[in-house]
Amino acid sequence: MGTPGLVPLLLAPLLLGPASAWRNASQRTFEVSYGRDCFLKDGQPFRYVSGSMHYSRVPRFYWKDRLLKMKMAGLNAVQTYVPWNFHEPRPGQYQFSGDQDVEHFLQLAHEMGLLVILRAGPYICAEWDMGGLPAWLLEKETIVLRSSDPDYLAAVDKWLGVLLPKMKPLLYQNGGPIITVQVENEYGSYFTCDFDYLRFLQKRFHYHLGDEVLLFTTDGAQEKYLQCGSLQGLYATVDFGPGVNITAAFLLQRKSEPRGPLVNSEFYTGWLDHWGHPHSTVKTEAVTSSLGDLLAWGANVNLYMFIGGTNFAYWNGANTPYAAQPTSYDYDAPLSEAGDLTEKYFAVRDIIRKFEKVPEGPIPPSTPKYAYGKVALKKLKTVEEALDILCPSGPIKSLYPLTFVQVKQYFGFVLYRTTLPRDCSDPTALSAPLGGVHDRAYVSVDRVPQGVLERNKVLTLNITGKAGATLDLLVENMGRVNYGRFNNDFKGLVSNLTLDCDILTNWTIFPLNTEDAVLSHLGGWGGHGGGRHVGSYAHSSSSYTLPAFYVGNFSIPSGIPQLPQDTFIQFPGWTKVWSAKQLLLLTETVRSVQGQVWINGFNLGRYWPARGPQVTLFVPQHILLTSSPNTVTVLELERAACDGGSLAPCVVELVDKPVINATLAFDRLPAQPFGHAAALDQA
Ligand code: 6GJ
Repeated sequence: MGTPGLVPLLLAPLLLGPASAWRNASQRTFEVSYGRDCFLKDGQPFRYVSGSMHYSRVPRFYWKDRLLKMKMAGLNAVQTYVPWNFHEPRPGQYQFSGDQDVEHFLQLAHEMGLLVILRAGPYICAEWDMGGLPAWLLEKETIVLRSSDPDYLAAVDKWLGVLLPKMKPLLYQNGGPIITVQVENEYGSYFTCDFDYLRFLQKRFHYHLGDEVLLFTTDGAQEKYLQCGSLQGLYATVDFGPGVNITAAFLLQRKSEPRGPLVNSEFYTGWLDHWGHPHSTVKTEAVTSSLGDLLAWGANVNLYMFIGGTNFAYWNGANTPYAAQPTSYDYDAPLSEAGDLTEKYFAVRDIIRKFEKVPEGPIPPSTPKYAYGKVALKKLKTVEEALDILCPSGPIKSLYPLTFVQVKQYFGFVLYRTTLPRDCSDPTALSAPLGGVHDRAYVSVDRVPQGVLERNKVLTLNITGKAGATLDLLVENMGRVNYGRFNNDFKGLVSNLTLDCDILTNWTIFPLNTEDAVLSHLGGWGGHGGGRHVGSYAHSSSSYTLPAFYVGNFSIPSGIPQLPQDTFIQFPGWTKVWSAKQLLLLTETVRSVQGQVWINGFNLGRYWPARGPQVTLFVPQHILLTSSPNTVTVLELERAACDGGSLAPCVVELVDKPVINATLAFDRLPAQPFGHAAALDQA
């Protein structure tokens, strides 16, 4: 029999299992091993294969479904952003429930056995309005965002003091799923290059999260980016997509991190879209080939995006030269916007399977979609007729126009009203000489539509009207720039308008609360505009119709227990979706419709089928009612099919297949899609 004392020692590891198994929660660790060039989880080498999912772009109803699909693809981690403006829409007003319940999202990931890479901001980019920064920061018009500007830092400090204490219990070290926390986002790409700012963030993150947390940065794989984006004590990672030379990219990371794990924090599985540009796609083969190389390197990889989801409501961002992103953030990702399993999903899963254990068992299937069919709409009220409901607190008077932020309106629409200072019986130029329409203005004179002014595209418009006539401009915020130096993207009439050469003054400004108004059904039918068939004011020679709300109801068919199911909404007849061949012969401007759509008060997002590439909007099933009719509310801004004059039916249609790649050559934008490199161009 061997020496008694020796036996227990020899047997101990077998009895206790691997070292990590017998560490209790207080001994859970996640750290960098500089000696072994890897992460260590509970002292064991660990490589993450992660996917990006933004909880702010997927309804809470579907979080578990998407996370499980990610788990079944062989991912061991999920990466997500925290959009500050999603949680603090007004200063000091916080929202962390329902679709904003980030803690619940992180708990679900934990339950799925997924670790979390938390990109806590305060800036996140992400094709999200103002890169996640709240627009109310711009109330100090000279604020220098993403810098050690004291007003900016004060607001950031207060926000971090709310967010980070919520995150601390969810850190891996404390028994939660969060293994690493990103500070800022690609800071090296921003002009301020302010190390006092980064050091401030580093101190505050550690103050709230403790010294054990693993903080990191992410920057494009170029030396100039890493110079300003990385900081001693923050682990520097890089991002790059398929086809990039991996050796060169990681050599750049090694300039900042000579030892430690190789990390690609954004391996692009697809790409972003802009209204009026072709839908971006990345070939599956390109993704799987590069992914295989990355995993063979032993690198840690996050697939950006694994599911893109949707920019519901007004949450989309924009790039410069100004180009807003659409409602769909499908990103040509392995999981579609609606969470469907694509061929890219299975191809990626097959690659991961070569390197990591992929769970066996059933994968949650793509959710069934249902075509509820056409829904007849009727005109409810024009915006002008509904001003009492849209602007219950009444307008603001100002000699010159005020911006959205100045009237404390952050999203959607503001109506700017003045009177014509003289007779314009001949067409007279209404202009925004300094490009001050941010972003589109729907112009009418005495309720006669005149046309649309558009940022960077249409800076002047001929109008007609008598002296003293009411000049209305309904100005739409199409989404704030989310990348680059023009991130401080003020909205509304941000500089004066002229009529011929005279500056227009004496404005009456109506901030419009569309969300509450839609929930109240615009005060219902009746009133002097309600229920009347469309067309009473839409006799403008320009074929435009006045911005107006249209409403219709539909019921979920009874006797089908599987309903409600997801669906997609489109606007047949509201515009011509031309084939590429037809476009070549295009002689007239394509009829364009553009607006916002709600179902049961849920703001599904913007539609602009004539610009494309998106034609349908995703409708998640959980907003639909089976016990009573569902209400569709449309705010059509340009040309409603329901204008009485056209033959087109006044309907929207609920279909079972998405169309997000129907770009028309309507726009004369530069051919190449906007990458971030373009962000240094003019605003
Ligand atoms: C990232 O910048 C950003 O961190 N990004 C992209 N970068 C490509 C840069 C090429 C010049 S594409 C979309 C993503 C997100 O904006 C992410 O938030």
